[in-house]
Parts: sequence; C-alpha cells; structure tokens
Amino acid sequence: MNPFPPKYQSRTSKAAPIYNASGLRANASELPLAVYNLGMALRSLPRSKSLGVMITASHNDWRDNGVKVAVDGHIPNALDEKKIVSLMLDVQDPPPPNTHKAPLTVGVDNRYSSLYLCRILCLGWGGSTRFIGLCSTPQLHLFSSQSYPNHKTFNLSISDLRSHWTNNLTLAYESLLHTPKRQTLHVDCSNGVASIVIEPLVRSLNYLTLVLHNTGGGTGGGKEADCNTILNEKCGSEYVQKSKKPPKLYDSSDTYKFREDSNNDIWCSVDGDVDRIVFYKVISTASPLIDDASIKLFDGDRLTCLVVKYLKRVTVNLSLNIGAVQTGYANGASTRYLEDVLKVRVLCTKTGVKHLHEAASKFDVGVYFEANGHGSVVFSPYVLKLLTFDYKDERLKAEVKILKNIVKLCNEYVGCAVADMLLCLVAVDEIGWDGVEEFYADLVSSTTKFFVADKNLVECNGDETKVLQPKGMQEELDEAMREVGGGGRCFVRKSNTEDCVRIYAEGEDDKVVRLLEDKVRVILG
Ligand code: NG1
Ligand code: ZN
Repeated sequence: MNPFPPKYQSRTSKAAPIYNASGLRANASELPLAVYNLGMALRSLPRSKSLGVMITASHNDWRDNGVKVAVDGHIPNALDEKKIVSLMLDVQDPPPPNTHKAPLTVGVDNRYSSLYLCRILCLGWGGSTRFIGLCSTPQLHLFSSQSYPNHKTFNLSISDLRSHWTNNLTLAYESLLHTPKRQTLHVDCSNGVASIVIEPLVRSLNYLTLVLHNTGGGTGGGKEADCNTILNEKCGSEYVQKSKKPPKLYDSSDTYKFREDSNNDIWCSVDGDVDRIVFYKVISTASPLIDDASIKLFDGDRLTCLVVKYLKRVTVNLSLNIGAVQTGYANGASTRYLEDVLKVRVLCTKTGVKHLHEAASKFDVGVYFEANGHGSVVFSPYVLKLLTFDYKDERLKAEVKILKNIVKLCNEYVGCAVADMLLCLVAVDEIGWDGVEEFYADLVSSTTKFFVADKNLVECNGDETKVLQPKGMQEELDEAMREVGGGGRCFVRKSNTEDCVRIYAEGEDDKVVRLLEDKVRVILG
C-alpha cells in the first residue's frame, strides 16, 4: 500500500534499519543483523580513534532498541557516519580483522533487549571491549572519549569513572550557586537508567534534594507481563513535552499527588537514556485524576532562553559572541524572544542534536536545545583559551571563575540531562521559574505522527522546514498556511527514530492549529 495519493507516488521501499544522525533505531526484533553489521563496520574506522557504543532507543517505546556510536566521544561526523552506513550495507566477507588497540567502550540502557543486542554487537566488533554496564548516553560519550590506553583515566575502574563524574558535577554546581539554599526538585526518571545515574548525586549534593520518581530503571523497563514499570510509557520528557501532561507515577510506594497543594513544586522529566530534560510546574487541579492535571511546561525553547540570559549576565565584561541554535520545532515566540529581547543570533538546523551541536560551535558560546529538551552549551577553543589567562581585573577574574565551572558542568560531547538540570537550576536562581514563565507567551503548537508505509517518500530541504519531494506538496502546505491565517506555520518531515512522518503545526490559538493540522493530514493523504 502506498502511503500517499497517486500524485505523490514515485517509488516505494521498506528499508532495513540503517544508521542515521540519531543512530540506529527500530523494533528490537528487527535489529540483530543490523547491530552485528554495525559492530563489524566499526572495525574499519581508524585505529587512532577512541570508539564507544550505547545500546539504547532513548525516548522510544520499550519494545524498540538501537545503537548510538561515539567517535572520540563525539557523535560521528558526516564522514564517519557515511562510512558506517556504507560498511553496514556492504559487509565484507571475510570481515577485516579487528586491529584496534583501544577497546570499544560499551554501555547499555535497561531495555529487556539491550544486553542481548550488546552481545551481538560485540561479536560483530570482534575485539576487546570495556563494558560500562547501565549508564546514560552522555556518560558513555564521556567515558569512551577517555578509552585510549595512554589516557590518564584509562586505568580507572568503572566505579571510579562514575564517582569522578558525580564529584565533578557536584563541585561545579555548588561552586556556581550564588547563595546556597536548600531546594527540592522532583525528577521523573521515565523508568529508564536515570534513577541509577542520578542516585549517587542524591547523596552527594548538599543543597539540592532530588526526589526521584518512576525509578523502575533496574528492573527491565517494560519487560512484558512481569514488569509493572514501563519505560517511557506515559512518563518521561517525550511524553510530558508532547502531551503537556504530568507523568504517570508507577512506583507503588510513591505517594505524590498532582493536586492543588503541589502547585509550586518544580518537576523535571528526562528520557530513557538521560540526554533530554524538560522542567514543569503542575497547574492546580481539584480532581484526583492525573489525566485532569495540566502543567506549565519549561521546554527546551524556554531553557535556551534561560541559559542564554544567564550566560549573558555572568559574562558581561568578557563580551563574548553568545548565540542560540534551534530547529523548526522551536516555538516561534521563543525565537522572537531570543532575537528581539536577548539580542542574540539564532541559527535553525535540521532536527537531531548532532546538527545543533555542530552549529553551536560557530559561536564563542553556543546554546542549543531542541524543543524536546535535548541540549547543551558549546564553548569555542577561543573561549577555552581565554579561561587559561590570569586576569588582573577583578570583574574579569570573577567571570572567568564562573565560566570555568560552567564548562566543567557541561558535557562537551553531547547534551546531558543531569548537567542541564543543574545548569538550569543555577541559571534560574536569580529570576525564579515565574520569571522564566514571563519571558514570552507560547504560540499554540502541536507535534503529531502520521503513519505511512514508506516515510522515505518525504524529502526535505536543509533545515527540514520545507518539503522537496513529493513535488507539489510544499505548495499545498503553503496554501494551507495562507488559508488558516492566524500566524499558522507548519512543516512535515520524516522521523529518524520512528516509522512515521511528523507533522508540526503552530498558530495563535487552538483553532488555527487544529485546522492547519487537519489540512496537513488531508494533504498527506
Ligand atoms: P525524529 O524521530 O527524527 O523526529 C526525535 C526528535 C528529535 C531528536 C531525536 C533523537 C522530535 C520532534 N524529534 O527525532 O528532536 O531528539 O528524536 O532522540 O522531538
Ligand atoms: Zn535520549
């Protein structure tokens, strides 16, 4: 069955899972061969590189799984990604021997299929490995960057690596606190590895009480019938950001109620592999039913504004070129706030952190967040150099001290939800969450899925805000935007992580957005 009306049909194919900017992702049952081939493909990457793999499907359904590769700690660049893809498609027989000296650093999330797929990947790799066990994707990136046999941390045990990570974040956060005062943050761990990753911080942070919820991270995260805590289901950052509802609370001992008396509590939700975070406050509800509760969401767009505002304030004398990076999913009101009020340049890239991270490195200090909470701060070599100088001027000295701690907090390879959590808490200290709420009023928006037989029929332009193929579709979308008026904006693109096309619609009220989304669905067929 072709997903689109005949006028848009050009070719049909149902491709096998393949590596892309978001890694490899599919239903776990479809993955073994692709994962084995990916392991073999890694043999042919340069021996001088330090390689890592994380077995995870992030925010996806618990039945899915996938692999994210780290090259010298980073998300693979375009060249390495291309090489991985072509080697996976054209497997050599017999495979080349594995001549890598550095072991492959391997981490897993808590999906029932993760250990199985990890084993298969290691068979494909056929060389030595350094197994981290349950960890977050940002931890895997960081730990794998340090896996050269001559690296100073190479001989550290895994538990030392973990303690080093915890201590580093604790020290950086506590040094950044303006006026240390005890505060409480509720964390929805999405029944993923977050509870395991964050638990040591619960003990080490002196001024922050972290109350962890949905902590089924060690128990399989959705292992069919025998597990009652389900990874990412009605919980976690993806659910909260897209549905704008508080998470379901799974733990039987969890007595928290989203009620009127919880109005001022601050919550955050992370995703299954802890590289996304959104914050929120629950809006008063008299009903005991969680489905009746709503939230005031501080999504990635608002976090970008918060962090940019903070960075501008604490580096006023260093006068750095601070910029922001967003995707088409960024709420238009946030882009206007960044440009018109905070007066920073905003770049728009393709969806996928890899693209945002690359673009952010064009600034002295680049702040990026996808609306869904994937984000970080990137510092240019120029700024890192500035931080090594000895300043006589007291104001510069103080600013450099702050910036050094921010650099220490942020994961330089890929956004880390835990680092972002601490950075946002520092940044919000002076203005409070009410201040963040006042930045701007969100335009109404919706991101929905459209299931098709072949999502690859949709091809987009550079930043994925316009359709190039099927021909004629963009003209129809433009027409729909004109017809609905009311600041209506929409775009469609194929998902890299799910078998669907995503529809984004935005406008000044619900009516405009609903109308626009309906029109887009009709256009898609
Ligand atoms: P896809 O499935 O390509 O839309 C989703 C997110 C991305 C990014 C990746 C990786 C949306 C609309 N898309 O990508 O922003 O986070 O997952 O996890 O949220
Ligand atoms: Zn993730």
